[in-house]
This record gives sequence, C-alpha cells and structure tokens, in this order.
Amino acid sequence: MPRSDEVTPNPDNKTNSPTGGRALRDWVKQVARLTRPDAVVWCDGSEAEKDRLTRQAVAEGILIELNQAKRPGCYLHRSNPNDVARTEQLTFVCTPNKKDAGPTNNWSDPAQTYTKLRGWLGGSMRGRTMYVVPYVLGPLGSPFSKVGIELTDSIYVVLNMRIMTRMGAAVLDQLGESRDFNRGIHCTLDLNPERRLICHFPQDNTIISVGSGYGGNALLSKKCFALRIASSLGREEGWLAEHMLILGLESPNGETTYVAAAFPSMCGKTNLAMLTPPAEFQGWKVHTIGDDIAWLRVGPDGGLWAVNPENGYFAVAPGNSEKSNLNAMRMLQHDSIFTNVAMTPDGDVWWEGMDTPAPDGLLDWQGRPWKKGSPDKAAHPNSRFTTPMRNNPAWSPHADDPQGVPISAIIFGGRRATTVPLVLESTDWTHGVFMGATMGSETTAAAAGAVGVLRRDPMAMLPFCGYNMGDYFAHWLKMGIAIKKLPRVFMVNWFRKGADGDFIWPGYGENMRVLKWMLDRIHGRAGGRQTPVGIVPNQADLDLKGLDLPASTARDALAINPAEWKAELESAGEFFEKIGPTMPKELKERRQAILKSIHDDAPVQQVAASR
Ligand code: GTP
Ligand code: SPV
Ligand code: MN
Repeated sequence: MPRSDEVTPNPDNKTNSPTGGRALRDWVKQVARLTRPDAVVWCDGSEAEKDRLTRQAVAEGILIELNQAKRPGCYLHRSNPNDVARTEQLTFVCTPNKKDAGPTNNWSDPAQTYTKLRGWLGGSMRGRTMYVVPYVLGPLGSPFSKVGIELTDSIYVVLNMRIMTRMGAAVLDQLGESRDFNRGIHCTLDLNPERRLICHFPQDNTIISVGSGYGGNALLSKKCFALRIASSLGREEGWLAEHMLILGLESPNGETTYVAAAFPSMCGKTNLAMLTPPAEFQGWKVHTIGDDIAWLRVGPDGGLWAVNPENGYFAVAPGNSEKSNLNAMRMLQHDSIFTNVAMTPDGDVWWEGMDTPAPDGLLDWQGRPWKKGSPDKAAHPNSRFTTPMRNNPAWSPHADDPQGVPISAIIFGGRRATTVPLVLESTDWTHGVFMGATMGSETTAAAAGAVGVLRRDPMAMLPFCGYNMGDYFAHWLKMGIAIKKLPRVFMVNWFRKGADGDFIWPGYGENMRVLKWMLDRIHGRAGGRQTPVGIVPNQADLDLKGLDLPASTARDALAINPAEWKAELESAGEFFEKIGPTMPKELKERRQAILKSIHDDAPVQQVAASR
C-alpha cells in the first residue's frame, strides 16, 4: 500500500475554491489523492448550501421530506438497520503506548492502524463527493474554542454537522495559517460492520472513522473530538472535557446558579437541561447552556467555568412528550432532522412515549407498515433528532459567552434500579471525585449491545475518555487543587425501582425539587443527614409540596441500605483493581474508609444548613 501522498492525483478532481491555510489545503489534497472523490466541496455554512444539499439528499433518498405545513424544515433519515448506535467494540484509541489508552479502551498500534485504514480508504470515495466541513467547538473567539475539519462523503453528516457545530467559512478565517486543527476523516464505505472502525490518534489530533454513518460514530465533532481527543488535550493543558449538560437555574429573586451534570448515554441529560419546573415552583426558570458535552476550565476568579462546545442537540426521541419534555417538543417543530423515528401517514413523526397514540397507517423506523400492539417498537429505541440549540425555548444566550458560565455544582448520576438514593452530597472534592469514579449505570440502546446490564461508567465517560482512566481520575484530583472556588459535588438517581418494578420517583420536571435542595445546600439554606456514603436530605429538607408522593415512597427513594452499599463498594473495588497501577491511592483509601464505616446500626447525624 503506497503512502497517501504517493498516490497519483485524480486528474478529473473538481474542487470549489479552497480558502483555508496552506496546512489545511495540503491535508485535504492528500486525503483526496488517497480516497479519489469525483469532487471536493468546501462547505461555507450558508443557507443556500443547506438548501442545495437538502434538495440533493431528498432526491437521493437520504432524507425524506416531512409534512412541511406541520413541521417546516424537518426531514427524516432512515439508517441502515445495522448502523443505529455507537459501536464501542469497534472504537479504538491508538496511542503509541498501549498503557496510555488504559484498560478501559480498545487499543491498536497507530502505525498498523494507519496502514490498515489507508488500505480501506484507497479509492473509497470514487464516484462520490468529499465535503470539507470546517467547524469550531465552543463560541467563536473563546479561549475554550478548538477548530476541527471533518472530511466526509456523507451529505447526512454535513447537514447534521451544520446543526451540531458552528460550521462554515468563518471558521477558516479564525484558523488562518494555523496548523492547529483536529483532522477528521469520515468515509461511509459500504456500511459493512466487518469494515467499520472508529479510530482516534490523540498524538496527531486525528480521527479516522469508516463504515458507519450513525451519530457518535460519524459526527466527528461530538464524541470523537469533543470528548475523546479533547479529554486528552484537557489533560495536557489543564482542563476537563466531560459528558455533561450545563444548565442555569434562576430563582424568583433573579439569582442564577449554574450546574453541570454527567449522566451516561440515554440517562436524562437532555431532559434535565431543559426541564419545566412543576407548577409549585412559580417564578423559577431553567436556562439551557448544553445538553451533552461540557468543556470546563479554571477561570480568572479561581472558579470552574464551563462552555458547551456544541451548537445543537442530537437527542433521544422516545420518551419525549408534552408532559415529560415540553421544551423538546417545541424545539423539534421546525428545522430538525429526525433519524430512525416512525412516520405517520400525513408525513409527521411518532415514537413510543409521545402523548398521542400511534395513528393508523404508521410506518416503523425501517419504513415498514407497523401494526398496533406489535411487540416491535415503531421508533428505534435509539432514534434521535438533531436540532439547533436556539430552537430550544429554554436556550440561554450565555451559551455563546466566550468565557462560559461559572459552575456551582457538579452532578453525577446513573440508571440504577437499586442502591443509589434520589440524591447524595459529597463531603469534599476527593469524595466527589470518588462518587464520579465509582458511578455505575445500566446500559442503554445508545450503544450496540445488551441493554440493562449494570456496568461501571465513571463520570459517564467510560466510552469517551481518550486516555488511561486512572490518569483521568488523577487529573480530576489535580483539578481540585487548581480550582480555588470548588463546586459542590452531588450524585443523583432518577431510576430507582420499587417492589412493583416501577420507577419510584416521578422524574422529569419533578427533578427540579432535587435541584432546589442542591441550590439550598450551596447557599446554606438546607440541611440533611450524614450517612457513610454521603449527605442525604431528610424528607423535610426536600420541597415536595404539591407532589402526590406517599411518605413511605419518599422514604424508599432516599433510603440507604447498608448491605446494598457494601456490595456496591466491593464492585467499585473490583473496578479499581482493573484500572491497575494508575489508579490513584487517595480513591482506593477513600473506598476502604467508607466501606469500614458502613454498619447496620450507624447513628444518624444531622447536618446543618451551612458547612
Ligand atoms: P444521550 O444523548 O444518549 O447522551 O442521552 P441523555 O443523557 O441526554 O438522555 P435523555 O435526556 O435523552 O433521556 C433518555 C431517556 O430517559 C429518554 O427516553 C427520557 O424520556 C428518559 N428520562 C429522562 N429523564 C428521566 C427521568 O427523570 N425519569 C425517567 N423515568 N426517565 C427519564
Ligand atoms: C450518546 O450516546 O451519549 C449520545 C449520542 O449523545 S451519540 O452522538 O451517538 O454518541
Ligand atoms: Mn451523550
């Protein structure tokens, strides 16, 4: 296999006027010489370009036009049925040393992997167009921002990147002659899972993704750059790239407090980020900064500041209704791309969990007639919609602030049928890092594989940390020294189940009640009780006014069961062992100390409102 720059250029190559700097133009040429597209198109991010590509996608059957009277600017895409979720088993971190990828990542040798991928990429775009997609993660001109270029042969990817990122010609102006940009190559190939790989080369700031057209596998700005590569850059540069939503809570007296929350895929980030507070919370407002990814840095005041690197949401469709997430239902009324949802006979969308019953004549996510009562889901469980963040009625203009927003609390949470109470507060930073590092969650349809299996998913970053997980924990501990005004750290669980198998806690908008306790803790207005595993609110500390929740149910939601927690900490210990020599000693010691303090008859200690 010749090196890419030794492949003879395609004489028929058509390209519109490239405007980028020299390093960028050279790299684009080099990839084109290898993949041999019929044309190279530099995307400018304009409306005209969007209209042209949308028309072409409809003509080619990549997009289906939805009912434009009901949903202006909305389209449906149906993926290949073998390509409907991230594929963690085909995702690799290709560092020069295996130990730098760590025991939780798939690793392959960078030189061998480049050679193999070059082989697959050789001539792979013949008969196709290669789009050059320049984008910036983070607000334009922000010290947090990073430029990425994705080369892709998928119009669907281009149209989604246009929503998900700040994309277009302005990015090339910001980049100028700089060589400092993420190099992303995405090639659809024939969607054969045997030739599907998502490979990261942090040392080269490079991503190569082949054989998948789906979400996190193909929109390289998202999990590949903004998390895997960025987490690695963050470690070198002293900041954090996290799988977190960011939201602002404005109290009736106008005080806004910002929090960031890490929940694994499909565990409620989008929903929490734009929640509608219950009727009893008159005058409270929720402002969304981001719903999936946060980049966090120490600000000039010594506090932790966050930006959302993205410009749109690629969010889960099923479960969204006017009742559960009104803002989501509003934002996807226009200018959104739906992927793998069901379609009604009048060209509208439908999914499980919508308030309206399935209409007659529904087509399922594969375009097949769907019969009412069928055990198969009409919408794929990981069906999604892509929406510009400005479509969200709760969107905060501070999402464009170059300096970001100040974070007062970090929240970790997972999908746990047992053990983890509705909310827990850590006692200090190391304990907070411990809570994140020991997080567990049941797997969901966001990734290919079994659903509902409990696994450790530290900081919701198991599939997204671009380096050794033990070094990542150490980096978190180190950040605790760099941050002078530390945020409080909490853990939540909306998914605890009762004996009947149903969720105990009503969730969604009612989660505001839990956020309110956190704010009251932060501002010294609420107490709780100290348990070996953290501070839990007494029932009286939670504002449950107007909620039809029996006292015994609230008690179940907040219960700490010593036997369950002993098992939990044993399981966390096994995970720490798996991490091996990089596992920080502070966290191992903390685990032992907590385990030792768990007794069936541990005395209850009340915690005052202020620390
Ligand atoms: P990713 O985009 O995969 O990172 O997911 P996410 O964390 O943003 O999850 P999202 O908010 O889309 O929620 C995933 C699923 O969980 C949806 O079907 C929601 O309806 C459901 N969900 C969200 N919040 C709650 C809650 O508080 N309680 C319950 N029971 N379900 C919830
Ligand atoms: C997730 O799986 O956490 C997502 C969707 O947010 S994807 O972009 O496919 O990663
Ligand atoms: Mn996510």
